[in-house]
Amino acid sequence: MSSEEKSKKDEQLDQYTAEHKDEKLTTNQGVPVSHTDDSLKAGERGPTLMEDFHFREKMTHFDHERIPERVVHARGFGAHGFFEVYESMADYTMAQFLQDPSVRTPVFVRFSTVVGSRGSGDLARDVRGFATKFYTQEGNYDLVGNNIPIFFIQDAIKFPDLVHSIKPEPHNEVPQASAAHDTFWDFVSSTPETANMIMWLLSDRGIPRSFRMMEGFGVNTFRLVNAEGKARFVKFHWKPKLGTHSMVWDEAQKINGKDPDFHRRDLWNAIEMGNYPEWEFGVQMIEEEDEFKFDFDILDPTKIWPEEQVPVKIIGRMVLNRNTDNFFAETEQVAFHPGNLVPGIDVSNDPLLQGRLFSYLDTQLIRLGGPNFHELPINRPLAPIHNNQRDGYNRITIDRGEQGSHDWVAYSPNSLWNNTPGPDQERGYVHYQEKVEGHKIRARSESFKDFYSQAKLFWNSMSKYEKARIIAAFHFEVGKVKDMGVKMRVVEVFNNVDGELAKQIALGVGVDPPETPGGSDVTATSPAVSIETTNYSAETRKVAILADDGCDYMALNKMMEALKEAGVMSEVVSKRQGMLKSQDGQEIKIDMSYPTTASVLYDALYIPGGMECVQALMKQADALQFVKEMYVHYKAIAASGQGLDLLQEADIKFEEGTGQEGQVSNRLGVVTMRNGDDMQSFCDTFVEAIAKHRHWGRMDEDMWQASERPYTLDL
Ligand code: HDE
Repeated sequence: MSSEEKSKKDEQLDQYTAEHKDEKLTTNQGVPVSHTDDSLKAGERGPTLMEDFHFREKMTHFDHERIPERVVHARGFGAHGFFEVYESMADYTMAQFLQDPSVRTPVFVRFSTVVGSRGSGDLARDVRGFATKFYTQEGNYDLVGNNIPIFFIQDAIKFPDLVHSIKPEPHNEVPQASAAHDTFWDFVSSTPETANMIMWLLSDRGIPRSFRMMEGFGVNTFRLVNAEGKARFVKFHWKPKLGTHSMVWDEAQKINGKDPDFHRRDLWNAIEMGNYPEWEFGVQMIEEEDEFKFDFDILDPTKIWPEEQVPVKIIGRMVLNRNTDNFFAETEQVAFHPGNLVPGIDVSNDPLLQGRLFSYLDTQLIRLGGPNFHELPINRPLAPIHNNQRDGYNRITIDRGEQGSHDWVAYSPNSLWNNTPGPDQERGYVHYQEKVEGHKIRARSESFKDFYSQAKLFWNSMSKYEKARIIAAFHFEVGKVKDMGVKMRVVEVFNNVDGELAKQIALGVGVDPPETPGGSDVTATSPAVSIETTNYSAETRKVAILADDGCDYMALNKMMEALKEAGVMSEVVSKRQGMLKSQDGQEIKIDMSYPTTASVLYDALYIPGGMECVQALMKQADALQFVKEMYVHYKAIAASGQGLDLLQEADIKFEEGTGQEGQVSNRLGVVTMRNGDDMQSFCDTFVEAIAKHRHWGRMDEDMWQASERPYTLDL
């Protein structure tokens, strides 16, 4: 990025960056160091001396190199970018950064998993955090959201219980980054308000293809307030330009071994290559007078506002265009807080949000060592800070008064500085003056007590393939539970959602199906909750090209060019690293070898022809596994010429010559061309197949031995 493109925030961060290359070593006091390979000793074989200040400083710093990881959302990955609004939102909010389409507000986004520790794998089945810090001209605004629009519980006071149940079990700290154990399902089956969230979590949304292909949601209900003081309830949405896409579970588990940094690497590489990820920002708004017009409570965080009832108004976009310089300084030290609000955005009485408003500031005090974490470069607002807060652990600012005078004040009111810094009557934040009355009471509103209708709405909105994958996810998660009582209670809870769903869960986890099939009587659907209704594009996808010596250079080259043109990346994969020789003697660079990669790290596969090449591949167990896995993970596969023989060897079904002008065919995403020479339409058909993301129709196939499958597609 050129220096002109650098935003003000970036410039501010630059002031704190240090470059050590070509410099001489010093201590943290700036004292030059003459020798750092031996400690100061009383004689060459003698004891180390206390007075070795260099040794002690170096070791002390190392001893404290780690700060406590976040109690939840410990594993995360961040990037910088900008936000811009499409048109002024002045009718709805006075927030300055939502007024002027020509203003680009710098942002820092941190994506995360919730349960695992910092070193856990990226592909855990989990909720993903999607936290955005907007460095607005009126101070920092944080939208601390998730990739699922609702939450497990209704009141923040249950959060420690939820998290204790989902974290590894206390006696042996097993399992890591997984909900598939007794304590979590014990909590779920004893807390039926979790039912709706469990449906979402066990759907494809729990295992995203990429951070770039996730929706984001503010989850809680907030308020937008305009300059006249009129307020509306609001929910926030991020919609990814590339669509919402997911992995399948078998693939996710394998990726966690093959490349546990898969999501990090994906985001980092996309930004480095200039494929800047982009989301549109949307709001759902409800007028105050319509607060009680819905068959759910709009303050209940376990409920969506169905988009079909309350449309999402798209109001802006966010682009992430710069990777961090230092993971620790930025991604690890960034501190989000849902209470970081700017004028024009306010909270609601959503009891989950109310508790969050306490927790985030509190947690940073211990995690970041005291009350001055707002001074860390990544947390500093662009707007100036003026107040009477002073000192404390890790204070960076040197507060001072007029040079040489004694009028240094840190209190208000004061006369020495004319009562400054003083309140800003014009631009200062004023909390929305909602009328509140009632008894002091520890209770839950009756309007929060329908736990099953929306879980059924979600279930109704899934395609038969999505439903099958949800059941399979239950079989994994609940199948890992040992306590029969817990398993039975899970089935009972979901029998309140849908009788057939409960029966199917029961069949896979070794408990009896409910005697009386139950279920909510909701028949409505909300198409927007199915990710099958998302955007589809081949752009930025990654294709593996399996090849060996003797491959068809022309075909391979043409395919690589066509993919590049369509914005698709490709890598040549072979049994070893180095160069390949094509059948005509051209050299081809191998990007990855079997030991360094795996089919699960790609979106699609191409097998070019070439007799010698394909015959070699047919003898390689790794090549055959590559092809088979691509198929059972529903990914697009293309083969040309003798490449089709490898499909045959791997038992992949395909058709020959039924497509465009009898040359190209596409059977459930298996694109083939045996004898033809119409490479262009062959490549185009493949790109279309890649854009479809997955070819779920394969789930209907005989090779799945439908009668043997522990779940049904007839729901
Ligand atoms: Fe959080 N959450 N949370 N959470 N949350 C934290 O704050 C908490 C909830 C979310 O990348 C913690 O700095 C409570 C919902 C994200 O740094 C902590 C409750 C949503 C992140 C905390 C919730 C979130 C956090 C831990 C129940 C979606 C990571 C470390 C009322 C809207 C931010 C930290 C980052 C992090 C508390 C529920 C999103 C302990 C008490 C709902 C994305 O303060």
